Amino acid sequence: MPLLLAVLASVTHARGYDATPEGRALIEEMVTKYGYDQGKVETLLADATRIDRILESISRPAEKTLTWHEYRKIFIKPERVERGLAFLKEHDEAFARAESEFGVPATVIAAIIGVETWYGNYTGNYRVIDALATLAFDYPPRSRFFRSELIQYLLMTREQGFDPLDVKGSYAGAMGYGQFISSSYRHFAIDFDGDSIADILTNPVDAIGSVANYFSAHHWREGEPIAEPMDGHLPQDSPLLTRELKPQLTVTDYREAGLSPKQVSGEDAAARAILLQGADGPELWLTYHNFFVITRYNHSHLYAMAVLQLADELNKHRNSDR
Ligand SMILES: [Ca+2]
Repeated sequence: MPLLLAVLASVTHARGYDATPEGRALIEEMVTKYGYDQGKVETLLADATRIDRILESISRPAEKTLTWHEYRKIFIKPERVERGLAFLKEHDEAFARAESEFGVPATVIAAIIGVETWYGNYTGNYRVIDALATLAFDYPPRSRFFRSELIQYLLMTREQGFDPLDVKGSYAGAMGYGQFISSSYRHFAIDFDGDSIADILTNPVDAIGSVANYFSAHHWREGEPIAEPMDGHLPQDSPLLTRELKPQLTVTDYREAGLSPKQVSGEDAAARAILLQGADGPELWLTYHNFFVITRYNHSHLYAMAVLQLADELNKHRNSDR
């Protein structure tokens, strides 16, 4: 072979993740630990492509912290409510079944899918194999996590019979209507329409069941309140404004401080007060166990509040339609 061609061939070869030491180690693990065919994993990793845009997205400095007022404007929009009502109607049977099997309100499930992907309209355009390989092998700060997700992804696609080179998702490898990462997919995605495939990528019925199952597995309590606005006032530095997402205090603690929660009856119910910067100034809310459960989906109280308020809007309009 002429020298130039030989050099080109070796460069091309060296670019595949199948040829890197980290890639070789992963191939070996898939073969010895999970019984994968070596040639098959090699082909997959050879095809996986490093995407520089993904590295830019993940290492971009955290966006400026949004106030509740700014955050709310993004998610609580008439179009998102309207589309959500249509989504609820279209999949009425699946929502009713999810509510009765898992005890999670249809409007909360719909709000999650609405906030995550506009009801399945924007589920991500990166090949998941590219996203996870790029982050596992070329992003040292989180390589352990993404390497593990890459393994979970290969296992998940084998279990569900998906082509690992086909599935698309976010730059961080989140997939489908509810944006599950691979490990969540394996743990919480379910088949909800009876065809034996848990397909939250293209099947809204499976997605609805899977989001409900996720909440149920994270101890959603049926019929309990999520959060309610409070009339009173707490100073910014009040010890009653606890930092952890998980409630550290009880309703009694807040009553003693002069707040009057109406949605809870049990005095020892766990609660956490939060102060939000609303359009018309500070808003004080008392949040409960189920609000914390929503933060298990995305570790942010603004996220949970957006889901709650979108669900409330859906409830309001849904009831007026009936
Ligand atoms: Ca299915």
